[in-house]
Amino acid sequence: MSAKPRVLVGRKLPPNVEARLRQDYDPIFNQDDVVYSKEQLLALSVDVDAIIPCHTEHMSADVIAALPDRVKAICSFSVGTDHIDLIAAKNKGLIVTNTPDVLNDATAEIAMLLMLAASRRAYEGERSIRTDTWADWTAFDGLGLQITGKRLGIVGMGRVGRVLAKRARAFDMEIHYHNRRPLSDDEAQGAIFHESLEAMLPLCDVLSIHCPSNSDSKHLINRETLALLPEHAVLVNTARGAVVDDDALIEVLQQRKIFAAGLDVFNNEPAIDPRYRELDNCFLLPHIGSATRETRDAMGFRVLDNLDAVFVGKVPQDLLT
Ligand code: 8YV
Repeated sequence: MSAKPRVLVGRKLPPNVEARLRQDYDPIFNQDDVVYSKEQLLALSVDVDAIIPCHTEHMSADVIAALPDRVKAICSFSVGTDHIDLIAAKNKGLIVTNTPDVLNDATAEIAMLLMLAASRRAYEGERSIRTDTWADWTAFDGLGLQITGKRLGIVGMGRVGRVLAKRARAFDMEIHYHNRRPLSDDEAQGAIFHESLEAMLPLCDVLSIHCPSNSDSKHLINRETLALLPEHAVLVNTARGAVVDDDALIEVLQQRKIFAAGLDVFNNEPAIDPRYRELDNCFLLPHIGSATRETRDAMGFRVLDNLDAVFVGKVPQDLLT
């Protein structure tokens, strides 16, 4: 029998990461890379020492309660932890870790891409070429929002939000942010703090969401808050779908009460609200914020560093509970 810790790996991970797992652990890989049901997840967890879920594996309170005592740690391949009931994990004495920092650049790139694509109507333009409906050039077709020199509001000025602010400064954007606490001058780099989200929204030409998804942020973007945005505003979401009330956002996009949205994350992925597909003023991506080779490798190695720490009895660098 192997003396190496046995680890259940929720989804297929990058080859370099799986190679290190194979070398240092006794892994159960997900060869077919399909999302396990709750029952499968529990059945596979019977004799493991740790689990590596992605955001697609829901480690809810009932799953955590049903895990055998042998399971010591949940080391998630994600920075977000909304798929893990942290209170249930803590109560059960489980170690939980995530992968902060390493995906800041990749996610900020996608936020920038969404901001530009939604503002400059990239979807409509692309479609006109692919469907061969680009009939002529006129001085009025494809008019979008120029973002250079405009105001960017950031909700959640954490690691990703701050990288986005840095990128946006290259477009001479004025940065505003709403956060639990004001940043130090060094961190803020001139970004303007708003204690109240409601006070910031009317100032935003672009609003980008970067807060964690939890009970405080659920439907933070709703009918009331959307109504405070200017009509030309663009909303960007690379955080989590749950921060946005779909009914409210779809309504303001349909009624052109804001200019556009760029979304990489949705409620109920991948079975998103089908009404999004009908909206010309919406640029949609399938949750690819961290999807670069460099970042996915770095996320995997961060998981392994955390896991290594657990099994040599050290405090993992990304300890959450
Ligand atoms: C990941 C993410 O791809 O890390 C996160 O929280 O949202 C994504 O960028 C995904 O969660 C992997 O589990």
